[in-house]
Amino acid sequence: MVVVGARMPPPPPRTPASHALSVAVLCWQFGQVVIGPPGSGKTTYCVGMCQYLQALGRKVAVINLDPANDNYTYPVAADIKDLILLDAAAAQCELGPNGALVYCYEFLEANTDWLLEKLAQLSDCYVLLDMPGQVELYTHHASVRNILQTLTLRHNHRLVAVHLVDAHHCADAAKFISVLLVTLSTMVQLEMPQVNLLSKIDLVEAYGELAYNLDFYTDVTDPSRLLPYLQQEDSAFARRHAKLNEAICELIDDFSLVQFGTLDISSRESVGRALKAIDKANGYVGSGGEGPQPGVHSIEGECDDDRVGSVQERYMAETDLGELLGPHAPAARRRTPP
Ligand SMILES: Nc1nc2c(ncn2[C@@H]2O[C@H](COP(=O)(O)OP(=O)(O)OP(=O)(O)O)[C@@H](O)[C@H]2O)c(=O)[nH]1
Ligand SMILES: [Mg+2]
Repeated sequence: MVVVGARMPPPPPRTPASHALSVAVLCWQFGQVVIGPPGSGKTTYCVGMCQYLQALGRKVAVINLDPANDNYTYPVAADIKDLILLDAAAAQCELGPNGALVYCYEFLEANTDWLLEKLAQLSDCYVLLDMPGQVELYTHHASVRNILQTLTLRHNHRLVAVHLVDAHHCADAAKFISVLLVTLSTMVQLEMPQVNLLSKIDLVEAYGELAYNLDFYTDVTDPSRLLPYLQQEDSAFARRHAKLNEAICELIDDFSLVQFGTLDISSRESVGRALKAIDKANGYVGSGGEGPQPGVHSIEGECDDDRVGSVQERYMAETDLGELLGPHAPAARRRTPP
């Protein structure tokens, strides 16, 4: 039997980081990993979501994990640029911007302890991770997945991936099919809870009218209904890839994983709706966090039809909600395939 006595050597002194780490082990740290293609609104989302969470009374910290991010307006709690500089990586390794970013993430993976230490220092905060826009980091390359799995599986971080894609891609059938494929690849590759959001929903019809009602794009029940719109293009490219597009739509349908919420970062109601889905996905709901606060974070009793219908009504030019009422609805449909 080991008796703790005077002859026992004193325990090693605790550094603040290791102390914070042991505190973190006792309780979950919740947060969001904000991913998506370039320009999809990740940094703006971090600013807006940070303000919203603070209004709810949550202590929030935003961590910049995009080495190319120069003009963030949130107070940054930790910055990957303190670990590695994109320009230096590009110059020293003679890499282009994409290669240098991949190198930065391989470097971060090799130094995951740096990130763990920063998170440990913020153990009483809800964290938002502002990520880069290179989609190959989420669809193919292993570093982001390995880093996130270290945080979620080996440490007590309850993270959800928030995947933003520009809503205006809905107006182009080919682009929307590729958005579906990127989203599915990300979900399969990252293997963690993921909430997909059509960002900038206020601009959904800015580049053209949508072929179907909004619920078609959010619920993704039968993407093959987009195929007639591709054939309509009558280009050699569309003809050559007709079978490929058909196969991609079938694949998306078979997995039945991809769905989207909507986001207008300037709308408190829209951010609240997104947060509700995110809180469910990372288990914040039921973890003893704050209860619903009227007017701020309670969009209770709202069914999906109300959710999509009100967004469509607000942001799309004409409103025909016939499709929301089901296939037997008497209302004439404006949006029908060619
Ligand atoms: N209308 C509208 N514009 C938005 C919204 N969210 C972001 N934007 C704009 O979209 C542009 C790109 O936003 P960023 O936040 O820089 O996008 P990002 O994904 O961080 O970009 P990268 O880091 O370069 O990949 C900015 O001009 C934002 O003001 C939104 O909900 N509505
Ligand atoms: Mg950004």
